[in-house]
Amino acid sequence: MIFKTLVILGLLGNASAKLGAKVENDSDLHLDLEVIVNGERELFPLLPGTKCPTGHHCRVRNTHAGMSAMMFSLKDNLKTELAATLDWNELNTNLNTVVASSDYCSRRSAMARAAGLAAGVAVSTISQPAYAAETKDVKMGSDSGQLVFVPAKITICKGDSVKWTNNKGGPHNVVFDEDAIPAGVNQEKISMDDQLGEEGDTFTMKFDEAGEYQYYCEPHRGAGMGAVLIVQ
Ligand code: CU1
Repeated sequence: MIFKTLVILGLLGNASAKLGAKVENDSDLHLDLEVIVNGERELFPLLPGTKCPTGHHCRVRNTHAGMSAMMFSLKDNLKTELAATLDWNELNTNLNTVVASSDYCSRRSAMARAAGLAAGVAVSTISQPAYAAETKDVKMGSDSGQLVFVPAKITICKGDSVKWTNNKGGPHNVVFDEDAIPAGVNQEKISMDDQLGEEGDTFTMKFDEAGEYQYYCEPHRGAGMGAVLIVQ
């Protein structure tokens, strides 16, 4: 059972490696219709762009969108306890999202859900954004000592965190502009009360509300030390 799980995760890993490739729209899909003839499974090529007839199984022929083919081979080969308990529809939906979505955050959370399903984790658990969460780093003060945040603009997904590190030219802090954060977000809760005096000191905050957040460093606001955080 553990071995099979690893096999699936390995395939998911391959799938994620292909994410860089742009997926064309459905009309570019080339399907082979699966038909049982005298007890043998045969494949009949459909014209490009033809949808799989209702009630039939089709295999996707082109390689970059081979998810459905992968699903079939997984189902065929996994006659195990894991296969029996897996929510295949949910997994398939998530894998399709991984392939079809152009949005990084949607792809990442679908990947996480698919990997969680394959590993036997309950859907209710893996739907939590925290499962796929990342932490992105922002330097306070450039390496040459300029009074800036580096980078000055970052984008994260809902549920991700940002870790600010006091780099050069401190003390610094992180104060959000209450007029330039999403409505309903508590400005005091996400801002620092004090300042980071020592180089290497850090401040980490998690963001669960989508939108644009502008923030600044209080001691160096006059010098223009401000930055933007986008939460998708
Ligand atoms: Cu500063």
